[in-house]
Amino acid sequence: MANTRTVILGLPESGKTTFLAALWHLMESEETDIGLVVDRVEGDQKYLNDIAAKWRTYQPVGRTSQVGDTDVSILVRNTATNETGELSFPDLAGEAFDRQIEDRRITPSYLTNFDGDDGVLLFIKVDRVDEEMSIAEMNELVGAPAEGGADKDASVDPDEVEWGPKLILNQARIVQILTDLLDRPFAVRPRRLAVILSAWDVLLNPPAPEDWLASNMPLVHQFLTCNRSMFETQVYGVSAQGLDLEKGDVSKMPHLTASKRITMVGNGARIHDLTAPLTWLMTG
Ligand SMILES: Nc1nc2c(ncn2[C@@H]2O[C@H](COP(=O)(O)OP(=O)(O)OP(=O)(O)O)[C@@H](O)[C@H]2O)c(=O)[nH]1
Ligand SMILES: [Mg+2]
Repeated sequence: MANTRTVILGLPESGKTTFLAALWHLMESEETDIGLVVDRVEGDQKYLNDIAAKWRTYQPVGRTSQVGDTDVSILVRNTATNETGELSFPDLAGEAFDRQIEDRRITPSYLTNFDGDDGVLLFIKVDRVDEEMSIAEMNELVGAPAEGGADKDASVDPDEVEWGPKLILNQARIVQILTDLLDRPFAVRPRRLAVILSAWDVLLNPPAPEDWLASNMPLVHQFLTCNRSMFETQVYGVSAQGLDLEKGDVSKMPHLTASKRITMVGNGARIHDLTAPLTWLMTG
């Protein structure tokens, strides 16, 4: 496993930084059995320590756009095989992905991340599902056009918002980000893709993660099914935080060891082991 560069993708506020904070706590505290542990620490770990300290005390980690993007690098050891490797990834502000979609612009360093990457972690927050209407539902709402042509009486709503790229739905954004990887200037080759369905704790009756994706993000699911040869995909349901900090009541959280707040579901992962998708990407 040597050096493993993982690229983290995810729209704004999709749970990227919270995942890293919880991951760093898990790795450093050694409170529970996980697949990867810290072997050696190199470079400035202040960023990781800061976000993990917030995570432990139920404070939001803050928007990455406020503090700036950070390159994170952790030297790890696989507890099953004893192999060592360097796990490195950039924690980018979600706005970078908005620019990719809305302005079709990326930074040179974003592009370089995909030259030597060993896999992609894609974050999707389960409480941010597009509220889309089918054509039938839309017709019911606005009145279907009259047979044989446009309805002459239909008046245009003066407050109607003109369409712009800002209105692109989340599903379409995610599919565009993945589609971009299948063409130049990106290095085009098959990749492993771990889909992290974050804030899994907000679901009352969570289904299997892949089923959630198929029902709630059918476009993304269909895209991944059709592009199996380019994206070898695993879907995980993850609660890095354990609860919603705005609506949840921290005082009602059972007094668990911090690591036990974490839940990881799917592909045979151990229940608190956030490293499961990373181990899978690293051994690809
Ligand atoms: N309920 C719940 N909320 C979560 C979880 N993880 C993150 N959140 C919330 O989701 C929001 C965004 O989390 P971040 O980790 O900052 O997301 P991000 O993708 O780094 O966001 P940007 O840096 O702005 O791109 C915050 O309000 C978090 O509190 C989780 O496991 N459960
Ligand atoms: Mg962030």
